[in-house]
Amino acid sequence: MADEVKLYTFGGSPFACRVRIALNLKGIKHELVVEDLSNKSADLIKYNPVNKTVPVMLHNGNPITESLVIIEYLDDVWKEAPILPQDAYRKAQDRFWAKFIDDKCAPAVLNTVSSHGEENALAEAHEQLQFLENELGREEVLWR
Ligand SMILES: N[C@@H](CCC(=O)N[C@@H](CS)C(=O)NCC(=O)O)C(=O)O
Repeated sequence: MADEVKLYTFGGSPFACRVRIALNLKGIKHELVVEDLSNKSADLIKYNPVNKTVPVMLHNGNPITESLVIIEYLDDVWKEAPILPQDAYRKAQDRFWAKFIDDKCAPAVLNTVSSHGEENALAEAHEQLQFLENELGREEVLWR
């Protein structure tokens, strides 16, 4: 039986984009269900009752939530075109930076918007993004 993959998404969601990029890199056929986050569907709430957020991926009817969890699941099930490194140490580093983006960069960038560009908010976002840029510029990261 062919795999049935459905992704509950929202146009502007960077977390859903992350999963769509992984699905496309791996060439996994999938159906998109675009949510209206101001009027969430009963299915989204049923499949992600804890956070009620997108993305949610259904694989043969089984829901998987949280973008980074979904990406690891994709690598576990579809071995071709791995997203994460095979080496345990490099994989741990990538997990660290992915969590850094979620915990530090995303809130700092959002804060620049909600504070209408307040100076401290801009400085904080700049500092976090600089950490990320330094990491991405490291030679061994670029040569993976
Ligand atoms: N940590 C979650 C974050 C998901 C998230 O915050 N999604 C937003 C869209 S960008 C959402 O669904 N927001 C609706 C809400 O919070 O009610 C992940 O990585 O999947």
